[in-house]
Amino acid sequence: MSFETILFEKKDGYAKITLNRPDVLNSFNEVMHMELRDALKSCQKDEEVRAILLTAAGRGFCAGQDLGDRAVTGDEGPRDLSQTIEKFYNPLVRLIQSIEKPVVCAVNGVAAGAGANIALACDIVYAAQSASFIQAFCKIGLVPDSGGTWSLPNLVGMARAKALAMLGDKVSATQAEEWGMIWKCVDNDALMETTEELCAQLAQAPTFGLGLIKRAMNAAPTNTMDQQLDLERDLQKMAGFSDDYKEGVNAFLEKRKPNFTGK
Ligand code: T3D
Repeated sequence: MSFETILFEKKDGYAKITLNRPDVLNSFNEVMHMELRDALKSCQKDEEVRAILLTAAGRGFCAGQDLGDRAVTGDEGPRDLSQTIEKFYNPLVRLIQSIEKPVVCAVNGVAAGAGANIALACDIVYAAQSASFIQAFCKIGLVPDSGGTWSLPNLVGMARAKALAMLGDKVSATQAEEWGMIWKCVDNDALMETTEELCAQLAQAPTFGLGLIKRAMNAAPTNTMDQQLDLERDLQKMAGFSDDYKEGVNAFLEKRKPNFTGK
């Protein structure tokens, strides 16, 4: 697949998607939205892809919406921003959440506005030491989108979520790790190697089971304990019928390394 605004490669059982508009800190224009969506959908369908790595080129991860496309001149009426949310940002976050394969995010630099919340929508988030997260929306009179008002309180608690959203303060990668906003902060030089090794490792894992784990975790914040117990029962039934469960148990009993096929 060849694209104008992203790079896409498949290797060692996973796909790597690199946002590639570094001059504008990889902020989103419509082409990048469409290309990222197409790349993610192809990963969703492709059985050879058992994990996805999302990262970006240059010194930033993503600065959210390309504000160059949002200049408000005297002649034009105000733009209805709900249209781009409905057409691009919401489907993107829903797609990341609905792909039943691990989506790893390697945040290589500043992640601002929708860029921050798209990173937080991924399953396992690593950030380089020099990266940061900024809920930049309030600085231009907007509301956090791309799931930020849902994921932030869930990740860091309401007190921090409200202050971050209303003040737009920069959160360093170290702080993000301490607060549980992300999984790990690593040295800048180690980010790509660490996340690529992780994705190669995930590509050997029981993908079907990992997809069910993702489904259960994503359902948890809006379920009661009772509903979650029922969901776990139903998902365990599905997992128990998988080839990988059979292989996992046999490998354990035979004291050998399992060979998971992802099915
Ligand atoms: O509109 C809708 O459809 C609704 C959806 C909205 C979703 C959103 O994401 S709204 C929030 C939009 N994003 C922002 O408000 C963030 C804007 N950017 C910044 O605040 C800063 O750039 C950063 C804090 C992210 C980084 O600061 P810094 O000092 O490291 O870099 P910089 O110098 O500001 O930016 C470097 C270049 O990238 C610069 O271009 P230049 O001067 O070198 O030619 C800058 O203009 C460009 N850039 C950065 N962010 C954006 C951008 N260009 C267009 N759009 C951007 N969002």
